[in-house]
Amino acid sequence: MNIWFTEEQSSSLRLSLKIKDVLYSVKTPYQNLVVIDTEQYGRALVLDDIVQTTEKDEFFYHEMITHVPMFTHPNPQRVLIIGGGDGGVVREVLKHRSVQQVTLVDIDEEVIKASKLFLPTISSGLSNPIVDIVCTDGIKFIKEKKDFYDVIIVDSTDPIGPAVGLFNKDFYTNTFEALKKDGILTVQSESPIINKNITVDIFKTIKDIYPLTYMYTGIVPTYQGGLWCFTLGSKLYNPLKTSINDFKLETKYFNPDIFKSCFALPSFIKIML
Ligand code: AG3
Repeated sequence: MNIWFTEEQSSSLRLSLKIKDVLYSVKTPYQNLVVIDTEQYGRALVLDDIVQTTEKDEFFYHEMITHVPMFTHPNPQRVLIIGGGDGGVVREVLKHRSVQQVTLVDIDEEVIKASKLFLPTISSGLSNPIVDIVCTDGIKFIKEKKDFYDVIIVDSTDPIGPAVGLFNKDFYTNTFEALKKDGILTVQSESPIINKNITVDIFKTIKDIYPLTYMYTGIVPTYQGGLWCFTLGSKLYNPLKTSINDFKLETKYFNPDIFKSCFALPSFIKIML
């Protein structure tokens, strides 16, 4: 069989994955959802023709978006995840023993259902009793919350379709208000190579609201350009002054050295900020 899935990463860049099987396909009220099995990266969750995560490279992204804010906060107990219906961030958050309550807010319950059925290694945390799953629009959900969370992680799709409102000043201001006085926000911030305007806009918008704002990078092989940005906005704790002692988590990418080095930005990113 020689069948390929191709994602158009930009008008002049494509990612092609050789397919073993198409496991599931559904049109949800929000997007087209497909789960494919690929030779290179195992099963992949594809939303509106864009690869969101794959079994074999999900750990790069999920570990980086989660453990950087979770280790910057000295005692994260209440965590809110917006997006992330596949459960990868939930699984990583649950590795932290301080955590008492995790709320996952994803607009599309079909993502949660499909991930539970077809991506068990990613979605394993979704059935943990301390995880509360709310299928609603994160933009509305966040408006109701004040002074409540220690860490908020925004694991969104690209800023098109239902996710557009997760990238603007009002939304980031609402996250600020939903966090406790020492809370931390982290958001996925796209490719600094293919979508540099978006990456820079996210950083600058968050910097206008949060007293301490840092960009950091990680590698995600299936995302455009490979190098991926994350923005961390903090009310009090400075990640550059935080060191991890006695690291015991089981991880495949993140470790105390990566925690220190991920904030060191390549020059082409530094000059854009
Ligand atoms: N969220 C970020 C996906 C961005 C991918 N963009 C792209 N491939 N064009 C991923 C959700 C994983 N939990």
